[in-house]
Amino acid sequence: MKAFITGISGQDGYYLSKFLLEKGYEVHGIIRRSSSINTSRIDPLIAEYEKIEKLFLYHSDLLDASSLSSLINKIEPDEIYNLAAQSHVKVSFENPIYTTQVGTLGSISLLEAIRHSENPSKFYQASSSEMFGGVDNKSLNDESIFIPKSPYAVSKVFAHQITTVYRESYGLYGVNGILFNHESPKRGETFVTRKITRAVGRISEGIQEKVSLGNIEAIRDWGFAGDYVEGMWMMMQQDTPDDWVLATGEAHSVKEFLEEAFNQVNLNWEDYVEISERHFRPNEVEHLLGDASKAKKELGWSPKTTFKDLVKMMVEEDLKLAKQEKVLLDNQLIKPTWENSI
Ligand code: NAP
Ligand code: G4F
Repeated sequence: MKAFITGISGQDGYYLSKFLLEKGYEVHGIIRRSSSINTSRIDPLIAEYEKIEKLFLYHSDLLDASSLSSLINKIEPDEIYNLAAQSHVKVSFENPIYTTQVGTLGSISLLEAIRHSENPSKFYQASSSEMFGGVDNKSLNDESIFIPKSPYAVSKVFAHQITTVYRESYGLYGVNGILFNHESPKRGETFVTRKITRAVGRISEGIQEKVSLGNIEAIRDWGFAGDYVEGMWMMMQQDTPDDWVLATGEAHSVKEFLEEAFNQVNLNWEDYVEISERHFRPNEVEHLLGDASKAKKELGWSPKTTFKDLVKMMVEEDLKLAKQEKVLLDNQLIKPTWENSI
């Protein structure tokens, strides 16, 4: 089996490619050309699988439809996972046009390439719980209405709907995985959970004093990314394509995440957190809680990692990183740039 993954260098790209490679898939992924190397998450996979011709990387971009189409024609993948996005909600208010271009053109370019191909690949679209807008504390499923509250969420609604339109109009195998927040030690460091666990590690090592946050009353349904990529794959193995929600069904506030993370190192979060206006968004998604009962019933998927285990896993990894950073700092090999983290 051959898979083609956009966003392979991101958090989910790492876990999904690892999962598929371990299943024996040949994995093809696109990375963006960058002035500095941007494959740090997947470097261990590159080391293990590139030389045995199981993992193949190409320079491309979701905005380059021609490059995507020629890669798909050349590779003829069985499954395409569209994970790439400008995925930071607050940044989408700062770069709304770029976020929209990537979110919308990427999905339709891939769908068009599939539609014109002689052997149409199955298509997975990374849809998001952000599309729901989180206006009340109801549990959300694939029939809940979308009330997007950011340029990011609007672009995700487009990609979601166009996948449905291609499925219904052309009979393509296109699925939307509506995933609630999922985190890991590979999570980008500007998302709130990782920002907190990175800070916990550094504060515990005495190399950071405070962490600056925004709306800590916000509530999310946080799961582990490693569990969620298995659900993505399961969606692609069904007889009939559809949309499924992946979530834990448990909601926690950012405050609760702080409490759990600082408890791991026996510190009181209130001594280390400062609230800054610059981390608030022009429009906030206050409450997200997912109902994954359809995925449980039809895919046999359920999350394996609890909230407590997720926080523990992330703090443990970030304690190790902070210890390494302390050695580098003590030897004046790096400077502490993290206090100004966005
Ligand atoms: P992530 O860590 O931010 O990774 C995003 C990936 O997209 C990176 O590989 C990035 O490349 C790539 N990318 C960005 N712009 C691109 C472009 N123009 N062309 C090609 N590649 C581009 O995100 P994630 O957490 O893994 O999430 C994966 C997908 O699921 C995203 O679409 C996200 O919106 C969606 N999603 C995530 C969650 C969540 O909680 N994690 C929940 C629901 C939906 P660089 O490494 O070069 O930046
Ligand atoms: O960690 P966040 O930035 O994630 P957010 O906005 O929920 O988006 C993530 O999950 C979505 C799924 O629902 C994905 F589609 C999306 O790609 C991304 O992966 O923020 C979580 C909450 C927000 O309410 C935010 O306002 O934490 C609040 N928050 C408080 N202080 C902060 C901060 N968020 C960030 N990033 N940084 C802060 O300092």
